[in-house]
Amino acid sequence: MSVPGNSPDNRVRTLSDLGWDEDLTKSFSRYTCPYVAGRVAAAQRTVYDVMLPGRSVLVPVSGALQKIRSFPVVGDFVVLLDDNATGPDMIVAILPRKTALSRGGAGEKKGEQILAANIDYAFIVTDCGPDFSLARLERYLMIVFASGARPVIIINKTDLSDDLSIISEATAELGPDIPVVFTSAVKATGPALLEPYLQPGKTVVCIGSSGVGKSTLINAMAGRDLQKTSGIREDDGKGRHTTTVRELFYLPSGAVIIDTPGLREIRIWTAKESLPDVFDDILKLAQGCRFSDCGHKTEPGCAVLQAVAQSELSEERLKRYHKIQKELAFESDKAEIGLKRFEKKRWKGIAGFSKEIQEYRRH
Ligand SMILES: Nc1nc2c(ncn2[C@@H]2O[C@H](COP(=O)(O)OP(=O)(O)O)[C@@H](O)[C@H]2O)c(=O)[nH]1
Ligand SMILES: [Mg+2]
Ligand SMILES: [Zn+2]
Repeated sequence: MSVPGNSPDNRVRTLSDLGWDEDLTKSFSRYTCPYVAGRVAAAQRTVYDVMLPGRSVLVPVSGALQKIRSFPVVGDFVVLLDDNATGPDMIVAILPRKTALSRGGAGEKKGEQILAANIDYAFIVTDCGPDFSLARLERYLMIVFASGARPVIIINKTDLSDDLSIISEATAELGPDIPVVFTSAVKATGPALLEPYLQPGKTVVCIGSSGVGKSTLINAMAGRDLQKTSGIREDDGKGRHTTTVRELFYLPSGAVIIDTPGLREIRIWTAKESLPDVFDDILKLAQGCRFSDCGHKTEPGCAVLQAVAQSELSEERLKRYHKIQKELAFESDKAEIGLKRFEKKRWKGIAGFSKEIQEYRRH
């Protein structure tokens, strides 16, 4: 039996309002009645809050999807079986994702953890105080570029700072192609600057540390307290308690916005292909190095080190690049050969080393 989800948003009249496009129409064309499509507004353990034109339902995934461990995430467009009078009662398929924002999974257990799907823009939110860190921004940029979405950096809480020039100078290091917007969610000066990204049919995800003002910004963009108005269902009709806090909202501008809780750790190991996007300056300089496999550490004829010596590139940025590269090399090594074999290799390394020592002693 079907259970109503969070209170429906009456302004959502068509699937296009939710960001539906022609590719999705094509993918969905093989499903006919009794199937309908909707968008996942919140995902929680076993139930999903799915928005459909004019309504909202709280439903599980089908047994078949559970069996293959295929679970939707917020932002997914899904196919629902709707063959009874009470409304759709389960998700039977996830339609192909246009983009997927993910971070490397925890250890060897999972390949990756998808945070949100079908995103056009990712607002990477930070503040101009204690949260501000170029290293953190670069890590977020790594996962955003890998997702296929376009990043926008938002420096919030500008009302708390007297001098933003230091922050402006620092963000310039990230390159000319990444938009940086300064906002104050409480003064309503900033949200207007975000309008270019809030076009009808576009989906935006807000990511960043907890407490930087993501939810406050979303409320400002919506012109009302969305988090409060999102109802919480206490009962799923089977006597069990389920609470699903909506994360996906339809904005008055016609855009869809997704809120996320703060990430404690940004694991980047599935984002290797983002290096040229995030460290374009260093990789361009590297083309001038004498050795094509230059590590930019001590090599003679290194154009990157030369740029640092001439203060064209900051030493700190090069250090952060080395750190990310090291992490990527280590993680892909682990991913490629599998953790077990990796451990073995390490042991063999140690065994080989002690053999060497024995031989050395013998001489
Ligand atoms: N001074 C100031 N406070 C803000 C601003 N934006 C958010 N806050 C406050 O920062 C705290 C955390 O905001 P919240 O939106 O919950 O952060 P989230 O965890 O990123 O969603 C709240 O107390 C907000 O009122 C801002 O632009 N200026
Ligand atoms: Mg929040
Ligand atoms: Zn070099």
